[in-house]
Amino acid sequence: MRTLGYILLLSLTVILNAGSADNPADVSPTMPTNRLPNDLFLDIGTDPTAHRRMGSGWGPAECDWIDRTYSWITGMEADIWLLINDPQRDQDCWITASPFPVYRRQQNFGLFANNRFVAEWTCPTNRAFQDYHAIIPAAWLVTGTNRLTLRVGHLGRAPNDPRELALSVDKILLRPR
Ligand SMILES: [Ca+2]
Repeated sequence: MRTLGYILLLSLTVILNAGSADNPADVSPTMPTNRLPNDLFLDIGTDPTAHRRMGSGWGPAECDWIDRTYSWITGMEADIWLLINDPQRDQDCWITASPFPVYRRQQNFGLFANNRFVAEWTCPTNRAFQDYHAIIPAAWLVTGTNRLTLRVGHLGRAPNDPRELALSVDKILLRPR
């Protein structure tokens, strides 16, 4: 009986270890601070090359009182065009963003790669920046330029600002797995 218990425990350990390799939970939802050679990193609002990769749906570069730089998504969706170095591999993707707070309405947004759904998130009710993580499947990627799209749930109107605002995006990082 004791041997059977040991075998069951061993089998369970093997199954759990086998399943953990591709488990998204193994990757921290917090954006890494280090940079690797194959990373694609956009510091939106600071890096001029980031703005060359941003398509429709974005406002201009802005900076807040603690020197955080970002751009607002000012439409229901915003595009980023990326030449991904290794499209044969899945990509970890981190997005640092903050919603425009609208009373009693939580913002949500989705990430699409070449028009295919990747992930969606619900934002906090306040203006807090936080990191959002997803895995972009290699099957969604192509050799050459890829289109990432952020689609938001709603827009809000800020006082003294003629624009409608959805989400301010500070940084985006793609890292092949
Ligand atoms: Ca930034």
